[in-house]
Amino acid sequence: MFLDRVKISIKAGNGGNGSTSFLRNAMTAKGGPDGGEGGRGGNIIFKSTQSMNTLYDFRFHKKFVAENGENGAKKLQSGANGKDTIIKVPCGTVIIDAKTNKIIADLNEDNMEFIALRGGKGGHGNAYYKSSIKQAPHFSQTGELTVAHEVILELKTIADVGLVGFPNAGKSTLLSCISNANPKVANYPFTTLYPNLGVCEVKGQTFVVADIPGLIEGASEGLGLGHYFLKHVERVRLILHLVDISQSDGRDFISDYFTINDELQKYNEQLAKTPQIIVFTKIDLVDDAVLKARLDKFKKEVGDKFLCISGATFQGIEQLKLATLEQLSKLPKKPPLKVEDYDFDNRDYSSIKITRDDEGAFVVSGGKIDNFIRGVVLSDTRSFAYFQNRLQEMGIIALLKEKGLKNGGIVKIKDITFEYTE
Ligand SMILES: Nc1nc2c(ncn2[C@@H]2O[C@H](COP(=O)(O)OP(=O)(O)OP(=O)(O)O)[C@@H](O)[C@H]2O)c(=O)[nH]1
Ligand SMILES: [Mg+2]
Repeated sequence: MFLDRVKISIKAGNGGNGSTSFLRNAMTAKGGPDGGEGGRGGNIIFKSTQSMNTLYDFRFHKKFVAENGENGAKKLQSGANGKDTIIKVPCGTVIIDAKTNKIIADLNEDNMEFIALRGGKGGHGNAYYKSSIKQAPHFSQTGELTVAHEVILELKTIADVGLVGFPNAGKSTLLSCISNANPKVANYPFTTLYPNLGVCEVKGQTFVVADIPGLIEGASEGLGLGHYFLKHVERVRLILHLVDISQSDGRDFISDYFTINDELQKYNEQLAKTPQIIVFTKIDLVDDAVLKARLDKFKKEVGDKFLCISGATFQGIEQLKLATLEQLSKLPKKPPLKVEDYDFDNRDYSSIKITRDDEGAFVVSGGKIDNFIRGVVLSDTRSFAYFQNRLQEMGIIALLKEKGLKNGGIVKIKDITFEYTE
């Protein structure tokens, strides 16, 4: 089965909590703080591999969560970092942020790695907070919590050469003649229902060929299998445009040629501009005289650059392989898609709500407030000062003031209640 677009959910590991602990043993009655640091959560990493060519593995497995960091422990023991989760995807997989539809990565080569989400930071243990004024801090920091994000994986196959033409033109036959691939071949349209890849070897060099389902007139309006699979030849450097010159399906071969080019144009101008080799197929089915007359007609009406092959007698196949290699040697590799900046951790403060409770205190909730107040320790001046600065920076103080907060007003955020002083 073939699957080339799928939405999955990814979540990096939470950071482990720091520990609050004091050294106690037979020799030490009142030791100092010895709470260790929490471990970092695991990252979510995508890795491309040539050993996959569909996203089928994601059909049922759509949720990926990296391991959480372990909590710190006494005796200054740091918690272990969470294991990264490595998600293998086929070469040519494009990763899109499902919320914004922005392309955030294009794994267009083998063995590329992309860290999509970083694990949450571990919290500090109480040993970290020890200072000359605070010899015995009774608090530690909680680990950073991470949130799940949805991404779309879209496969845009990586191949050097794409085979394009009407159904039955002989695309899969050609692929099986020139490569190691063994695609289904049959005498009816739409035999090929999803792309096939093959590796062709010529003069000690190799190139990858993609065979896709046939196109028909009106594909842009969804006729036949539509344009859907053209994304798998979007990145090729060279198109072999196959035209059945035997007219075995009863159409005119010259109008076939123009129809396909028209469909490419309607799909994407860039694809229409991709260099082509025109390949007339099934020449074994036409008399020499008829073939000559048709080729002369094509030369007169269109041009004289084309090759003729037969997948039955192998006539012209070797020349076609050589011509393809020669053309490819002149064509640069296509660059990866343009990637946009993304910031999954961009906190959503717009959804923060401020209400008043019975005693008139200002209650702040919503948004990502949970993460925001992590590790705030009211009794610790350093931690509390940081918290107030963040409230200021994020515009939450301004929002509170808008709602009527004045000097001496009471603010409640989760378990934290404090008096606001200007
Ligand atoms: N005689 C002869 N028959 C051919 C040649 N090439 C293909 N055929 C036959 O034409 C039919 C269609 O060939 P395919 O290779 O399946 O065509 P396709 O372009 O892949 O077709 P779709 O996958 O349906 O788009 C099959 O019966 C092939 O055996 C050829 O050069 N000579
Ligand atoms: Mg086919």
